[in-house]
Amino acid sequence: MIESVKDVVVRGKLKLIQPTVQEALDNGASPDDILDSMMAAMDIVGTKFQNNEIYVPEMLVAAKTMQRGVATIKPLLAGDAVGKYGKYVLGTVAGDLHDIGKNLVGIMIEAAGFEVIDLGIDVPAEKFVEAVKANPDCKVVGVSALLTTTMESMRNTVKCLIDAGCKDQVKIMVGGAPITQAFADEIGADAYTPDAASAAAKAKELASL
Ligand code: B1M
Repeated sequence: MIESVKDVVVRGKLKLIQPTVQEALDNGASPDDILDSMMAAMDIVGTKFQNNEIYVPEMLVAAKTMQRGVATIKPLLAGDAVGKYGKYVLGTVAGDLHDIGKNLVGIMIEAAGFEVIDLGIDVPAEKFVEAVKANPDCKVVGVSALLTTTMESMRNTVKCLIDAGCKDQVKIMVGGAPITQAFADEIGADAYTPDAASAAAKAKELASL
């Protein structure tokens, strides 16, 4: 069943993903198992793209398929303490259109008890600053980047937040496939986490400081 979920995402079979996820759930698969299989599918898609076996349109339809799959399991991942830790401003940096990982971070952060303000993709640094300042009860801001080329955009975003004095109010978390702890330290972020689950745990820790 889990293999079918993976296969449907790799092949970008948008119409099949909802019934396939439901079937997997009915057969006892956990939402976490399903999420893992969809993430593994995206790795396969990425490798196929790198090897010129597929192109951007196929990558896009696989992404849409995963997003619909995530929407199917989202109610099962959601927690019940929304807003307990205040607000969490989240976005993908300017120049970067990848949002599946960012959205997963948002789901986990919300389930952990934050009210998430999702600024979306391709977000200019100034918009992060505006959102933080407009929400005094925001204690943590999350910045995502998926491309090596947009790591510089992340550097600029963190710099703008620091220069605007936002560090007096919020802690800055960064993440995304090309990001490392060393890079996070170099650009002055407060925390780096490799995945959505650890992002949620870290956000709670930072909001409680
Ligand atoms: Co693009 N893409 N893409 N892409 N894409 C990658 C990232 C790539 C690795 C593929 C490859 O070549 N193997 C490659 C980047 C290479 C590099 O920079 N080194 C790449 C490229 C090159 C490109 C384009 C340049 C292609 C082109 O046009 N020629 C282009 C760039 C567009 C742009 O952004 N300006 C492009 C476009 C696209 C699509 C739009 C078609 C589509 C995105 C659609 C969408 O997101 N709505 C897409 C996709 C789907 C991918 C792959 C296949 C899958 C990404 C994904 O969703 N993964 C990807 C290959 C891969 O990842 N293996 C690839 C699943 C997701 C759950 O994982 O996003 O890593 P991820 O999130 C993780 C962690 O990173 C972490 O938690 C998440 C899960 O737990 N995380 C955080 C993420 N943000 C975090 C924030 C945190 C903490 C953790 O704290 C705040």
